[in-house]
Order: sequence, then C-alpha cells, then structure tokens
Amino acid sequence: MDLLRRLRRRTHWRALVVGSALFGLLPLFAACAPSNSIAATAGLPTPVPPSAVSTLAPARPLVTADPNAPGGPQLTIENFNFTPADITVAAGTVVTWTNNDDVEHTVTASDNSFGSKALEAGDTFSFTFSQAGSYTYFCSIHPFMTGRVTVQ
Ligand SMILES: [Cu+2]
Repeated sequence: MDLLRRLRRRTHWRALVVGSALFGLLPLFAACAPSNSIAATAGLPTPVPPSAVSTLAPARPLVTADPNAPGGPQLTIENFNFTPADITVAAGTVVTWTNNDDVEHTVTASDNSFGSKALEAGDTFSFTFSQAGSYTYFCSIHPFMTGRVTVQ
C-alpha cells in the first residue's frame, strides 16, 4: 500500500514537471512562429495593403470647373484626385490640368488617345478635345485616380 501511494505521488510529480515544461515552451514557440500580420498601433487604423486601397473609390471633393472658361476649363490634380473628376465640354475645347500635389501624376487616356508626361508639382497639361465622345482617363502612376471628359 505504501509503495502504491509513493508511486502515485511520483506520477503526479512527473506530470507536473512535464506539464510545466510544455507550457513553459509555448511562449517560445509563439515567439518563433513567423508573423504575417502587422499589429495595429493603438489609436491608428489597421494598415491596409495598397492592393486593397486601389479597389476603393477615392474621396472626391464636390468642386466644379467652368467648362466655358476662356482658354478652357482649368482642372486640378490635388490630393490624388482629378478635380472635377467629371466634366462636360463642347467639341474643340482645350482642357488644362495643373498638378497641385507634391508628387508626380500623369493624365493618361484609357484608350491612349492622349497622355501627359509625368507632371511635377505646378506642371500643366492641356489637350484639345475636338471629337465628341466620352474620354475616361487615369494617372498611370496611381491608377486608382480616374476622371472623365465628356465632349458634346
Ligand atoms: Cu498620380
């Protein structure tokens, strides 16, 4: 009887040692595991990869340009937006874009019928829309930036 009790006690002791050893190793395994996620910093929004951002429509301020302005409507590129993003003009109108951002942008037609070089801060690009139609364009550096000129 005494032997059996001693044996049981030893088994309990062994289980305790093995158990604590395993649990003690757990944080080590967790620390060694490759971390694919970036923890959000307190107070900051969770980071979103650029590929996800490009699927979102950028916020567009409700600003209009005078389509009949002398010399043609003046559009701006500001805060990664073409402003206004949508404009309707008469055939033969010269449309001018001015880059007001500190980063380069382009004005690139979706059908490649017109296109600017990389516009630095303050640079302008003008195009004469002589044919009626709907012309969508984007920035080739930031393809989520889109706009449209409708020519009547
Ligand atoms: Cu751009």
